[in-house]
Amino acid sequence: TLSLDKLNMCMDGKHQKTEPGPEGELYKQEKKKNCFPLHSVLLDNACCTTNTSAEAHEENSYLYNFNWNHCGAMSKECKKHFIQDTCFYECSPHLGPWIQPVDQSWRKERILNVPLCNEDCHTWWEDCKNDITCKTDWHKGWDWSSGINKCPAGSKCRKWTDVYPTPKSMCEQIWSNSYLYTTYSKTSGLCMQVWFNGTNPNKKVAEYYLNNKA
Ligand code: FOL
Repeated sequence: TLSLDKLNMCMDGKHQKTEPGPEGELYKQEKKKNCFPLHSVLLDNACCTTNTSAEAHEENSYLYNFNWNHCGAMSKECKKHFIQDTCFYECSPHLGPWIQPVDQSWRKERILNVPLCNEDCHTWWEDCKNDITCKTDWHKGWDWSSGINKCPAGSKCRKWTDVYPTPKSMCEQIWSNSYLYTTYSKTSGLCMQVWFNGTNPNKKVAEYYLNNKA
């Protein structure tokens, strides 16, 4: 019960709620600011507040003051995956099996090696592969002197495909191994889905990994 319930808990991050719960107000927002579809069970049981859900769609949002456009404007095809990743990271109540303590100023817990469905990783990389970035690990090493992240001195803006030659390299490295690349498809029940319609498919996946822990 409470936070001991690994199937239904929130990480002790920067913005997550203490416990998952309903965010009925999410229903009332304009469609484009919704993190998840109207009938998603996530709205009944989310780790994000309504404000966080809306903020996930903003440029340089107060969540992390993170600037997606650090090497010029990020394409909107690419950006939508980062928005959805933010929604997944902030809102998912079924990340328990992958929550780990971490010694960082801005959060006490992180997710590590969440098995990501193959399609979600591949479409993310495909939609970003013509974009540009200067860093492999987006968690560390930025120049924050202006308040938003800029490319650090000595780094260069390079083609996405030079920084991340493969979908796997991007999905695993961009958030310092939050995700584990898998070859599992969304129908397998063996991987977590960042993109989904209708009922949240991830609870069963979390259940599976909890019961089959190495
Ligand atoms: N999405 C997923 N899937 N996993 C995550 O862990 C995740 N994390 C963020 C957003 N989406 C995520 C948060 N992003 C800094 C940079 C990025 C960030 C949060 C904070 C930051 O302040 N970096 C400093 C180092 C801070 C420190 O480690 O003490 C830097 O040096 O750039």
